Amino acid sequence: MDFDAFYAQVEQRDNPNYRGKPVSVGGADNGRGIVMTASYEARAKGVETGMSVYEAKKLCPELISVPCYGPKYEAIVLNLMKMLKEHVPDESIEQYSVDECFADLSPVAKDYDTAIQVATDIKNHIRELENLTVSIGLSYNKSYAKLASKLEKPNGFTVITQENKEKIYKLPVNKLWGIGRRIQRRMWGLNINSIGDLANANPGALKKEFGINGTVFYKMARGEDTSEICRREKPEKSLSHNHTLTVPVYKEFEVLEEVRRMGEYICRKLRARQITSKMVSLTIRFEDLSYDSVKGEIVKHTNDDRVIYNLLKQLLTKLEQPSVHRKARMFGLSVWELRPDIHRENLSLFDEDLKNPFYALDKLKEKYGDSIVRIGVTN
Ligand code: DCP
Ligand code: MG
Ligand code: MG
Repeated sequence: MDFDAFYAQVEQRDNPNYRGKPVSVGGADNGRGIVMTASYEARAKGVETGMSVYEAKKLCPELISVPCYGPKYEAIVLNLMKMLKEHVPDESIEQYSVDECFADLSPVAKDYDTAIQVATDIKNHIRELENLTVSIGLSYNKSYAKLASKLEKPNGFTVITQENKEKIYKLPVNKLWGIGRRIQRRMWGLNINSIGDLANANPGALKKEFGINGTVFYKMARGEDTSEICRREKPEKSLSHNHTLTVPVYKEFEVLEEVRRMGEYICRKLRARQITSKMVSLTIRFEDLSYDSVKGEIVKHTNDDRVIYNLLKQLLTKLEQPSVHRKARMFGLSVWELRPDIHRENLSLFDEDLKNPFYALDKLKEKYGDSIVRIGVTN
């Protein structure tokens, strides 16, 4: 499963003026920066990931270029992963990239009809929950499923069974997972153009040309990929989050705002895992790529936005300060010494701390977006 034009789709969802229009995410509207992704309307005009916004605007003058805000997209994926667990067991889910995941449906579906129903439910659920579209590829092995997810984008749903795999066979060989430009060229040398050519090639010749990978490519092409869902084995020892700014900052209030946002985001990540942390490190990277880093200890384990923000404010004063000549380009935040959040549910009667209902607030954010509610702080 893969989101369609992920960042761009989110921005179109959140700003009705962008809907149905060519939108790109990444860089600023002044033409600087790189297109990280583009809406399908912009793609129709030739705008592609990786080109400069300047180049993109030449192809499509009416392009709306919006900056990227990572935490927003990450929060959506976090929600999605949680929601998926309502449909498939936890251990059957693999997040593969920012906007892609695999789910092994075999524990909940014994035949294609049931699998199609489950996948359709998931697709509809994402629509209800986030008002976003994904494209789904459903198949009997991972590499075919991944490929299938791209075939009918956007809002696609493609099923590849043992019976209709000629849909896959007619695709160019570089569509296969792990086959890039260079390998594709060497495949051409062997007269292999399509995935079908590869599936019907001589396995000995492939092994001679590519070594053990030759056998892997051959099996993948034939739908004989037997790899399973990869699970994160160990519980995490730390969590971190970096944010690179489209527009570097140096004014104190801007820096505080950025740091506060990062703190809120990491706290939300902690709460999503129902854990707390005791150690924090803050990194600042400047426009000249130099950086400075500082760590600090929290009095007691927490995932409270305000406690982390207060510590971050102190830590900031220990760092090299940005200035108009040397602006801050990126902030990084890590937390470690993690442990379960035992006080999550029971608000102790004799606890002196004021407890904010963070878990309830997170639910609001999940439903209405990050900016629906924020805890007030004094700077
Ligand atoms: N991304 C990025 N830099 C890249 C490629 C992608 O920052 N070089 C980001 C922006 C994308 C997101 O990752 O929105 C997901 O990447 P995809 O390759 O899945 O592309 P999209 O979801 O944008 O489009 P598609 O509909 O083709 O999946
Ligand atoms: Mg995508
Ligand atoms: Mg993707």
